[in-house]
Amino acid sequence: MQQLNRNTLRQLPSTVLHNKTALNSEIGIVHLGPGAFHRAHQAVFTDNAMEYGGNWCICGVSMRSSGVRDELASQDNLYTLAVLDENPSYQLISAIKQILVLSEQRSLVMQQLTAATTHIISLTITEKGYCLTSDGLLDLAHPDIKHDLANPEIPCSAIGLLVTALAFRHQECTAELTIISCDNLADNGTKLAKAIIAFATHVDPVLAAWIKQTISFPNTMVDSITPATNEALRARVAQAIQLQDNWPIQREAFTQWVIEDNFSGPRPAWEKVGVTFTSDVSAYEKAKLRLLNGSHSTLAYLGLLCGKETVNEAISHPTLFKLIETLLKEQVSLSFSAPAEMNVDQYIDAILLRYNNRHIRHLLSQIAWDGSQKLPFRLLGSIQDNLAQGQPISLLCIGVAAWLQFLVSAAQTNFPLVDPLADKLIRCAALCDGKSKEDVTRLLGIEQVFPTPLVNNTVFIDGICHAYLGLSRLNADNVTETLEAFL
Ligand code: CS2
Repeated sequence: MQQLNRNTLRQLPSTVLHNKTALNSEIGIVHLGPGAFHRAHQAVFTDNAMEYGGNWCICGVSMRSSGVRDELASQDNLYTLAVLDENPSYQLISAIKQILVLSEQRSLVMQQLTAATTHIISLTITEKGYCLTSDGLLDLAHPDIKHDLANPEIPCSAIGLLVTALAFRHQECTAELTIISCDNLADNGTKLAKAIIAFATHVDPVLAAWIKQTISFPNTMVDSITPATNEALRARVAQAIQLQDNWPIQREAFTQWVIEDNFSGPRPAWEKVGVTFTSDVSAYEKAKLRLLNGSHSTLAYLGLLCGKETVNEAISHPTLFKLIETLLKEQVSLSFSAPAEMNVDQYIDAILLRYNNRHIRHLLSQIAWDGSQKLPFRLLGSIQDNLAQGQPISLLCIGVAAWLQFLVSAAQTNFPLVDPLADKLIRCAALCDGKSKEDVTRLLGIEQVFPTPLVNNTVFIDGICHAYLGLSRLNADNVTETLEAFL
């Protein structure tokens, strides 16, 4: 089978959607972290928006790994988006024009970041890429930040890289710039701005003041379930497009992007292709992070303890479904004020239907990655807010306790934990037997994850102990009895 690239494009079957405008447009966006989520989400909105004009092609920058660049090189950075739902559809995306790897192509990366034609820098670097403390501020003790403050000309963190690029733009280039965080952090733009300004203050306070005044960091909410690419997807896409695509991407049909209307300079016509612009994103962000991501993580850790492999398998178990639905409707939804136009019950029902999508295999083990970085935004914030308002937290504690049990089981089985704090977590979990209150005290002592006021709260401690001890018995054969006891 022939390889997908610019020369073979004309052989694409007419059933494959393709906006050709992007093929002849120039780069206007640099994106840090061109992984699956970016390629299924922002790149698709941008590809569609280029129909309305503008040079908004994307230069993707991987911080370390060369996989995406190398796989997409032979296909001119073109790739297929498979939208897998009741009626699957395929779209050829040509918005990505170039992919660079920072560790190998530093000067090219810098050229793109500082080009006068670059008006937007966007990021999907995951929670850990921001190098924040549990208070949401730049962690000056983080090894990458220490490295970058000592070696500003060869930064390895996104924060250090952006400050170096901004220093150059400050001196040389007056073009306006907006920096857009597209990661699942509450107040992602505000946190990014604070981290960058904190770093810049150490380098040059004048630069920090210029950044504060000149650069916009809109908050955003991003949503679309995007499981990792697997061989089944490659085969399916080859059949649909009749060409070989080394790295197609899959996602569900649902896709949402809400951006704070706060830009310095031009942007693509995203509003014409379904992006919502609003003056206040925080209500959307909280609703999504707490309802979707909070229940996703809970389902991931609980599902794995129950011997399930995918989201669809887990949510198909009636007791897991009931627990997640009750968690969302009776506890998470009390923790925040929803956007005025959102009907929370309908939003929850839609999430449960999305989990039920049998056309995608979304591995629970993928969602289980980086728990130490995700839980604070997904579950601990809801717990803190419910505690402050005297609202229930028992089911919220189950997600946290399931993570603790998952860590203990990982330590006992030598399971390779994917988490930036893996060593510390495994060391701590290895001292636990999974059955005692002492475990809870020990695990909640991980101060990078659990804020002090929370671990001093007896309602929280009691809730976690109750859930942790209850879950110690959980296995694939007793899911209903064990979990019914919590309902
Ligand atoms: C998931 C998210 O992997 C995870 O942790 O919870 O990637 C989730 O699928 C997206 O945020 C959905 O928008």
